[in-house]
Amino acid sequence: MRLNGTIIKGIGGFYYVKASDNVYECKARGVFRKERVTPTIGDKVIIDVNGEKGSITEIMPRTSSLVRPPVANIDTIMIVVAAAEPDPSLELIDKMLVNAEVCGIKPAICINKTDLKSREDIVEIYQKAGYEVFCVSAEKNLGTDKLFEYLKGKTTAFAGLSGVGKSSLLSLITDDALETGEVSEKIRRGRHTTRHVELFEIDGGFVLDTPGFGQLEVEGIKADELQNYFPEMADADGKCRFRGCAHINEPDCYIKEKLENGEIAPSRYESYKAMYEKLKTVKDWLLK
Ligand SMILES: Nc1nc2c(ncn2[C@@H]2O[C@H](COP(=O)(O)OP(=O)(O)O)[C@@H](O)[C@H]2O)c(=O)[nH]1
Ligand SMILES: [Mg+2]
Ligand SMILES: [Zn+2]
Repeated sequence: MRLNGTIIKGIGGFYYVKASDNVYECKARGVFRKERVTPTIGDKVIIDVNGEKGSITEIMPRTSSLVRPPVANIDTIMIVVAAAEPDPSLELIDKMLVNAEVCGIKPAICINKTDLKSREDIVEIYQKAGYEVFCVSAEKNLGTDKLFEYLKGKTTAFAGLSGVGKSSLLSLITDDALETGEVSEKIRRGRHTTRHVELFEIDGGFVLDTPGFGQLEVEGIKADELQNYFPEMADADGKCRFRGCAHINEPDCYIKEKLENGEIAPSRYESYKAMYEKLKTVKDWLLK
């Protein structure tokens, strides 16, 4: 029997493929090695099924590929921060946003622990930049309806510093999706603490924990390309006096005007400048 499915985890040479209402333990046919495609978590595949076991016969083209960790077809990277404990760093949020944009995956922001503190300041900065922002409390189960609604039908990776509440949120989200109770309490409690990457099914989509994603320095792009990854700078084309304006020291700069009018948040602009300078240094060093 042939089925369409999604690879949700891989352990010891086996791929676990969710198809219709079952999970099948699958092997991959040797052909993928020849074609230099490795089945990856998140891959949409066709499997040949025999009882509970199967083999992967085809891998569908990927819409996105994350490298660290390797996961295919992620639609959204949900950048999770805490309203407090730990205090959020705008610089880190901006770095993670750019890293997601560079991967070609749409980012969104989730501010957790809003029971401790309201963060309208952060909401304003990022909504103005064009991002979706969710304010929730995993502990008090506040604001989660809107978040759950957004996750429907998508594959969403939850990223962010340790302690911000990713595991708490994922437990809430997946327990909610599994209300029918086919999974025992014991399994449930353990499953968001494991170290391997695994997709968890929710309403028509999947969620996963990618704790370390996006926290490293932005790399692999030229300094002059950086502005393409700041949505609020996307409309600058042809509006500055100089072609190829970096929006830093040039006169008659449209982005500087937006900054002065309050259309771009100062913290966003500062992050842009800091990343730009860093990217410039890397390039100079490589050229020597
Ligand atoms: N006050 C408050 N604490 C929370 C909330 N969500 C999680 N925590 C606590 O924050 C700590 C870290 O949570 P955890 O889910 O393990 O974070 P992770 O490291 O990002 O996976 C735990 O002690 C949680 O109980 C919340 O909404 N409000
Ligand atoms: Mg965790
Ligand atoms: Zn400019």
